[in-house]
Amino acid sequence: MPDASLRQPATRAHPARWRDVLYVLPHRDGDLARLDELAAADAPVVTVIGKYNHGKSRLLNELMRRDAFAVADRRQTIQLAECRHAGVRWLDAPGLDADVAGEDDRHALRAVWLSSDIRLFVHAAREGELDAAERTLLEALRADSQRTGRETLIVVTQADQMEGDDALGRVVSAIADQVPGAGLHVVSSTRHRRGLEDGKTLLVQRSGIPELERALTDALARVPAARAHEISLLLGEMRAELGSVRRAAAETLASLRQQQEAQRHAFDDGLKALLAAIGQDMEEVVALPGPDLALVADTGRERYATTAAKLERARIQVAYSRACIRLDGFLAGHGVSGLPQEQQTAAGSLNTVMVAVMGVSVKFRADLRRMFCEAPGRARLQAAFAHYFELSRSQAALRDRITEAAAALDATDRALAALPPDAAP
Ligand SMILES: Nc1nc2c(ncn2[C@@H]2O[C@H](COP(=O)(O)OP(=O)(O)O)[C@@H](O)[C@H]2O)c(=O)[nH]1
Ligand SMILES: [Mg+2]
Repeated sequence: MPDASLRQPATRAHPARWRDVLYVLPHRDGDLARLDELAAADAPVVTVIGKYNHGKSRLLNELMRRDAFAVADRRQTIQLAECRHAGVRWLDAPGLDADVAGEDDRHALRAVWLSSDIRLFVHAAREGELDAAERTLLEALRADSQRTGRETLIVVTQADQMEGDDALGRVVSAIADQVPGAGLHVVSSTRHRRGLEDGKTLLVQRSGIPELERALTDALARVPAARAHEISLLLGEMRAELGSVRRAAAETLASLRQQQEAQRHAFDDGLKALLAAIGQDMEEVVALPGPDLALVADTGRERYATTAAKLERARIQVAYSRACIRLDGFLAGHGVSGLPQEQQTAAGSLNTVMVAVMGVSVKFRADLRRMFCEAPGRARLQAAFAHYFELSRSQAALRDRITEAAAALDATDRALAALPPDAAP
């Protein structure tokens, strides 16, 4: 048996019914498929599992008292075969072997994991101890039994093939040591058949089949309770899982929204403070009495001379540049740099938020006063920069994450609504 075959097979849950649940919990596909089985199941399902040629098909035939399943020395059972008898659905699964392609194994495991209420794990006495693959499979079955309440009976078959009771006893106790705590059923299908055909009650008794049948009857009586347990277990597990997924999604969404609000506040408050500071500094620059000397044009004679007008233009320019540098630094610190794509022009150097908001014209004293020292001017700058803050790549990315988180939360709510109430799968 290849290790991969021990995993739960790729069973398909009913896609329409479970779409919303599968979207959030894709790994629960097998559990949802099992719920579909439980919803549709009527008679209890007994299946055999074990390696090829260990006597699985023949054992089922003895239990059903009819030769429903093909018995052969070669690999006979290719697909899952089914037979209804005595109010039970009996499933004959292909043998599990490492040297055969995986398709049969998948059928076998599908039967075991998905359809069966009771598993008969079959191992032929002549093979001696369980091999590693069988032990791994039994371990998985035992874990599943503890979780879902589905039982596995371990059946050592072909007891008649052992030379004497001593040899059989040694093999059985060796196997018992390998699976401590599990009861073993030692049977011989050929003895059972011969005993029935010849009317030899003792032989029938010694075949071990009647004892196995008693254990099976007891296990069958526990199936309704086990099914009810399994349904509420699966639904409960998924509801709990969806609950924690939902909590995580809600937390993520809340924290992203908080982040968004905090960033917008930090931007608004920081910009307001910065504009106020720039405005205060600018008061001194623009507060000179008299006309704006910068507006006085230089005469031809003054081209190379230092004039009052030139000095004033330089002073205004330095103050304006300093204000721009402070603003640009602030914007960069809040992730506002380039213009949004649709607003960009071919002139790369003009594609900045600073140019878009402040313009490219030369500024004079009256411009600086209007822009920085008066409330409407500052409010215009505040609003214009806030506009580009919202358009910035980092804010857009944050909005995308919020949209995603909200969608994840919605999906979880839909999944929770799609899970039936506890009792009905
Ligand atoms: N001697 C003996 N042979 C058995 C017994 N059970 C099955 N066989 C034989 O073992 C071979 C494989 O049996 P089968 O039920 O087809 O094995 P499967 O591949 O596990 O389904 C067949 O030749 C059976 O007749 C048994 O209890 N005693
Ligand atoms: Mg078979």
